[in-house]
Formats: sequence, C-alpha cells, structure tokens
Amino acid sequence: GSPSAFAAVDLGATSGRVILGRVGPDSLDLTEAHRFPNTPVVLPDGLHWNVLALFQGTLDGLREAARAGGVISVGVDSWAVDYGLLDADGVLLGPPYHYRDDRTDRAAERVWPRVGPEELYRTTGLQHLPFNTVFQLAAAADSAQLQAARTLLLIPDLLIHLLTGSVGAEATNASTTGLFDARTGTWSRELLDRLSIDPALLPPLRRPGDPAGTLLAHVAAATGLDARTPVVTVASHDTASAVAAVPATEPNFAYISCGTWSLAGLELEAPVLTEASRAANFTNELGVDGTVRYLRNIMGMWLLEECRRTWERQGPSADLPALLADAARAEPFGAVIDPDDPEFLAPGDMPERIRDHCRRTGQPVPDGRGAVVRCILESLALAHRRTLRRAAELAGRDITHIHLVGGGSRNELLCRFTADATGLPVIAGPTEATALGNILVQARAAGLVSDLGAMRRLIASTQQLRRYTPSGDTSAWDAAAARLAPAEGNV
Ligand code: LRH
Repeated sequence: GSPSAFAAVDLGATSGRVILGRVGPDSLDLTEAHRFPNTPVVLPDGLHWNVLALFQGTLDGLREAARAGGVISVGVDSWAVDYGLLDADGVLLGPPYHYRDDRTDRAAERVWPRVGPEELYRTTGLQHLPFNTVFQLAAAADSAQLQAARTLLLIPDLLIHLLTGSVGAEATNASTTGLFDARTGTWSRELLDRLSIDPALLPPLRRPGDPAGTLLAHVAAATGLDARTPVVTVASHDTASAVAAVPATEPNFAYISCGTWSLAGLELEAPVLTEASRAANFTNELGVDGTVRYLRNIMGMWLLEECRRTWERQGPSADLPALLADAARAEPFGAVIDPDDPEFLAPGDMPERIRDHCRRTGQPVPDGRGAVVRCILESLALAHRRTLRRAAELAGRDITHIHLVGGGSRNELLCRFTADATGLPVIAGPTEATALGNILVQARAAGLVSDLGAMRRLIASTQQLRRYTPSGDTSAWDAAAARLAPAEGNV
C-alpha cells in the first residue's frame, strides 16, 4: 500500500509549520503543508506569544494535511519552558509569556533562599537559564493570574489541549522546567513543596508514544480530519525531537541542533549531576527512551536573525544568501564575541549590541554587515567547539564526529567553521530534524519503526546529508579562542 502519513505540528520561535511525513519501510518523505509566522506581541505586562495565531496556523496546516490525505495521527512539538495557565473552568488565562520577557531578570533571587543553586542542580540537572519555568513562576508568584490558575500547560501540551481537550505534561519538555527530578524522571514533589507551588498545577506526565486524545468535534470540522484521528505524544520539546532525529549510525557522536538556539552536546544513558557540570552550566534534559540530552544552550542563529530584523527595519532588505556571501569575503577573526553573554538575550538592536561588545573588549569593531555576520558565525563555531570539548570532558567521552541538524545545517559557512574550529568532521542535516523526530515517534507508535536506532538509520538512508571535512589546522581557531577567554582557559 501507499506509505502512511503523519502530521507534525512544529512550532518554532520565528515560524510554525505543519509538515506531513510519509513513512514506508525504506522511505521517508516530508512535505511542508503549511508555514506561518510566529510574531511575538508586546502588551502592557510584557512580551507574549500569540498563541491564538499559533493555534489558527495549526488548524490551517492540519486542513492542508487533511487535503493531502491519509493522516494516521498528529504530533505537536515546540520550544521549551513556556506555558499557558488554565482557570478552574479550564479556560486559558491570557497569552503565555515569551521566555525573552525581562520579568525573570531578578527572579532567581526569589528561588535561592528556598532552594540553592547547588541543590536545584542536584535534583533537576538543569542548566541555569533565567527563563526556566521555575524562575518564571517565581516572577509571577504574586500575580492574580497565577493565583487563579489551576492547570499549567507547556506550549505543546496547551496546543494539544486546544485540539483535543486532554490535559497532560509531556516528559521531555517537563524536564526543562526546573521542577522535574532528573534522577527519577518525575515531577519533584520536594521542590514543589519548598517553592510553594501547588502540585495540582502540574498535570500527570505523558511519555513519547503515549496517546494524547482525539480531535474535538469543532477541530475535526475546521480541519476536515476525522474526529477519531489520534494525537500522539511525541518528544514535544523540539530539541528532544531533533536529537531523536540525529542520523547517527556510529557511536561517539556529538550533536548540534542549530536553529534560533544552538543546542550542543552528547546523548548519555545517565545524567551528570556533579558540581563541575553545574559550574560549566550543562543541562541534563530528557530524551526519548530515557536517554539524557547532556548539552548546553548557545545563543545560536538568534544573533543573526535579530541582526536581520534590525537591518530590515533600516532599509533595503538584507537577504540571507547575500549576507552570507559578504561574510565569506569578510576579514577572518576581526573580532570574536561570547554569544552567551546575557546582553544578547532580549530582542532589540543586535548589530549595535555586538559592536558595543567588541568595543568594550578592546577589539576591532566590525563595520559593515558582512563583518558582523562573520563575527557571529566564527563566534558560534568557537562556542560549539568549547561546549563540545567541555561536554566530552565532563561526561568522560570521546567525540569522533559531529552531527549538525536543523535550519543552521543549511548555513555552509557555519558548518565549515564548526568543522575547522573543532578539527572534527561535521555531518550536516537533516534540516527538518525536529519534524522528522516528531513524525518518527508517531510512526513508531503506529508500529512502523522498531526503535531509536531504526529511526536514525531510516533518516540516514533517506535524507540528504552533507559532510564537511576539517581543514586539519586549528591554529587560527586556537588563537581566536585564547583571545576570547584567556582567563577562563576556556578553549
Ligand atoms: C529550542 C528550545 C531550547 C530551549 C529554548 C527555550 O527551540 O526549545 O531547547 O532551551 O528553546
């Protein structure tokens, strides 16, 4: 018969899409049914996600998928940490906050007196990021909205709720909240108690592959899908889906899931909860089948996306291919920055912040767009290098090759820089790793794929990948790394 179709709803920081995946024994084809912008909105109380527009885009996409035919199930993934709140009637209490909203700037100070950073890490194994759910809840502690809330739903779980009416918390995404015990794989009752968070706010956990309900009648009517169409729990944290889709066929691989963020690290069987790991700010997020995603968030293509947003407002549009061509011609190693500097987190004039950073660190200030883009890409490659080297040390592993997946895998300059800086081969692709992970977890639930290894082999044998061989001489990169952080020995 014809291959079975699965619809992946994949919500990213800049766009949402519905992707249809057709899975056969030796075939795996993706088509984009619908793509829609994700444009955050500033309201008097801060920066929000327009979740209603995301829901509408999802319905539009599912309608396209239904038209294409043969949809067996639907899965939803998105970025982590953010949530919507429901009241006692199950009604959504306003639009979710965006993790880049600055209300969390000082929120950690409300948490530390109750649970210190060392203890929080020993339980959750989570990298300290100011916007982790635990800090967002601390920032909102006195709000009328949180007091009225009875249920907290992470973004994919919220979309699933709007599609099906069901309530649950998907585990890979729950592992990013700072309220989840990395050792037991469950919500941490102890942390909730100590932080005075009502445990009833957090729904029961669902695992990738579990059923998550069927479509509400009005959703079926709006999309043309059968009301019995199951929504299947996937690895709803987009990074977990992307890592599941890393086309690794050999051991000792590292991965970089490169989109708005670069998530660089290793797949492990058990968390690393040591003090050294905490000091290096590595995270232990949950992957499919109980694997641990041992990685670090690197600011990623956000720096470039946000530069482009500024430049587009300033005049003649700067399309990406032209910018990358300019960057390729620009002077190498003019200036390098630490992409993870918190000053780059919020939206706003990114080119100016980068120039400022260079000025303050006594480096040549990149002039011209090509120079700024080159600075970003070289700095990201250096961040990839120090992150993977540190991950290997902390986990006691060797790395022989790097899989770079996600939108960034299309960026040839970034792939080449990453190979040259690390001295390791980079296998780039697939671009749509997150959607592929979403689709293959559904296919597995339908009995079409046996396990994680088989998922990865199917991707490796069907998707277009590109290999970047390192130049073999890392000396220029060594020098740039030393220039960036001589004091920390952070090379
Ligand atoms: C990437 C991502 C990342 C999180 C961030 C909030 O999209 O999910 O893994 O840390 O968004």
